[in-house]
Amino acid sequence: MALKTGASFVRLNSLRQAVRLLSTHTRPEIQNGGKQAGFPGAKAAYVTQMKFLNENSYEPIPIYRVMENNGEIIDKREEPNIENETLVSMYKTMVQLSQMDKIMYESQRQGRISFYMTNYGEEGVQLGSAAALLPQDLCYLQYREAGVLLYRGVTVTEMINQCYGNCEDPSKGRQMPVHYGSSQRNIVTISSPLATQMPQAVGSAYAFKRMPNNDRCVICYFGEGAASEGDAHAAFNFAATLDCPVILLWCVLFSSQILRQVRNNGYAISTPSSEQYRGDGIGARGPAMGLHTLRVDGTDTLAVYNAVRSARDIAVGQNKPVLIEAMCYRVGHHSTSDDSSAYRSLEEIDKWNKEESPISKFKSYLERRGLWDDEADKACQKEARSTVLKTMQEAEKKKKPHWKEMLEDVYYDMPPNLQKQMREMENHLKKYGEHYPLNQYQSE
Ligand SMILES: Cc1ncc(C[n+]2csc(CCOP(=O)(O)OP(=O)(O)O)c2C)c(N)n1
Ligand SMILES: [Mg+2]
Repeated sequence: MALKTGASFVRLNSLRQAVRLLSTHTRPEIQNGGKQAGFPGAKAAYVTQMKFLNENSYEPIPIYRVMENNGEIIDKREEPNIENETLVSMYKTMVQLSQMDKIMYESQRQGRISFYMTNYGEEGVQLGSAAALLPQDLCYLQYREAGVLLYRGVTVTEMINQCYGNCEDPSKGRQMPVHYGSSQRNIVTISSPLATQMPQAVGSAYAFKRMPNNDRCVICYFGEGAASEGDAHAAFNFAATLDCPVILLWCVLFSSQILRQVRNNGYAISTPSSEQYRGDGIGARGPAMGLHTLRVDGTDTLAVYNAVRSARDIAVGQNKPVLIEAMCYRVGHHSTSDDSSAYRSLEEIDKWNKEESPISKFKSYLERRGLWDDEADKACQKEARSTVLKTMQEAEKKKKPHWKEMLEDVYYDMPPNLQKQMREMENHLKKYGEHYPLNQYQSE
């Protein structure tokens, strides 16, 4: 499908290009007849005027958007060519996601599961990006991207089984809730330590690049908090330096096909973005590190769709890494272990929830196109809610995995120390089994 988009990605490969961005009155006088110095580390002009650059030396990266808050398209040329059926399916997934979040959050509060994380406010980033990818693309998620899983076909049942850690949970109860994964849907299982997925994603992209006739890209989601981790910087740099065919020929072999999508939702638990970094956000790191970069309004599903579609073209078509910074707001608490009223005002949350809701904006767009109305919405909300409630009740009745599972699957051959623990546990349960709820667990 041809995509009409004017989204322009920024790439600054050298200081020379950066200097061009400075306004005329601050531009130092170029020496040496304009000839570039040929240092291995910088091809740049000589000047005699000393000037330190800082975050105010550049204009902030603008935020690309397609829709007004009322769903009206701002520039018709930017309206993506998405089939009606796909648009409705994207919206229905948003509704399913928000109903799942509501009920699963409550289920943790009632002590039925140990932990949960909601996705409120980030539905536009999740559904816009998921719809722009192809099924063969490999996804590395952080943890707040449940909509991506749903859109790619992971069922509510699979996700709720994972949260309940029952015998149908593919991770057999050994992961925290919301740490989903699905090899069938090309989604790598989520890791708790922040930024784990970032160098891994670059490595996968590198492997794809080396395959003949590759048509896959990797998308790596991460929060602005994760972007403060050392691994994030290593990942940025490997993605860029292993993919610079214009400068170093041998690098063609090493270039990677990757989209990295940072979800800048304003907070890393209780740390606001203002305390997380200086300068112009995560996006500003992209051009500085040689990545095609775009900042997008993450509450505008169509803008995210265009951004990721174009980025996919760059990644697969040109073997270039791309950084997209999707601006949004984490409307919910960080997780069920957090109470965000301790560090932000209710007015702040309310503003983002009411005026900037990605779901409302997208719904308005569908209504304008005559694809949706209040009646359809009511029915959809009702069905989504009953799917979650029914699935939750079924998940609760399923047995827990056999206790031996907690020691298995770590090593291919179980080492002697674990074998010893297994025998001790077996003997212990033979003696004291009546004191444990073994009937709730699978037996051999
Ligand atoms: C290496 C590491 N340090 C700290 C944590 C604890 N932790 C979990 S989530 C989180 C905040 C991450 O914020 P961000 O990346 O912005 O994602 P968000 O929760 O906003 O979606 C922190 C500090 C962790 N999981 N791993
Ligand atoms: Mg965040």
